Amino acid sequence: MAGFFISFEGTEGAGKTTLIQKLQAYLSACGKDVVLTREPGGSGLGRKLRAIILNAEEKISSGAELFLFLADRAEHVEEVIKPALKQGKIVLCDRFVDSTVAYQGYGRGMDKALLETLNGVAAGGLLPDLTIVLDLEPEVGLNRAKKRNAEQNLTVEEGRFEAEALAFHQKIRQGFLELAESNSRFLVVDAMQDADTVFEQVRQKIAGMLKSEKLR
Ligand code: Z5A
Repeated sequence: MAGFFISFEGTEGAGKTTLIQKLQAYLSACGKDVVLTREPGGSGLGRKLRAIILNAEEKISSGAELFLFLADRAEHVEEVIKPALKQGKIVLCDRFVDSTVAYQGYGRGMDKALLETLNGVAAGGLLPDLTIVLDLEPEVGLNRAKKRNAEQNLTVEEGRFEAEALAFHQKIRQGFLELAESNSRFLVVDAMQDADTVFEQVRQKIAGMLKSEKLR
């Protein structure tokens, strides 16, 4: 498949949105056709699912939560990601299959091998060409997200995961680091650094790929 697929992972408030916006500006300035998307909520159906999945008021079992994320992914891949890649675009996706292994596997304790299999079904076998993990102490990220919500007057209607104990978020961080250790498609970046430094490190990686024509 033509195009290039980059996913962004990390614990809450790690700076994914901030980084993705900077990368979009950079890649567009390089003349690339860029698509920004996210999970959950990257498709029409996904936006409805997102409202259900992340609403902390709605009680949902771990099993139901998992299948909602997978349904969101199946639709997102078919409707948005695969068509964009076929057109040769660069897809920047805020969270993808690794979030399922980290949150539902490491966080909720579900079987990781089974999750890999289900991810394969939902994503039709599609994996990112590059996955950036923004790594930081979960407490710092949660505080950043709280500060952002207060500054931008955002009402938190999507608090299912924010409501989890710090220990849960620490398991997620560990999960991403273990996934990254075992697979060369990952780049782990220290997200305690300022946003410009984080961007520059990722930009250099992508610029290298542009040069080597891994990224058309
Ligand atoms: N989930 C799951 O369980 N299973 C799955 O399969 C999938 C997802 C796909 C979706 O959350 C939730 O779904 C997620 C996992 C679960 N839950 N959690 N936690 P989401 O998409 O709504 O939210 P999020 O992914 O956690 O991200 P976020 O809160 O939107 O944060 P962010 O995008 O990573 O960070 P940001 O908005 O760019 O930055 C936060 C603030 O920090 C902001 O004010 C920035 O200006 C500031 N910032 C950014 N970078 C820096 C640096 N470097 N230094 C200082 N300040 C910074």
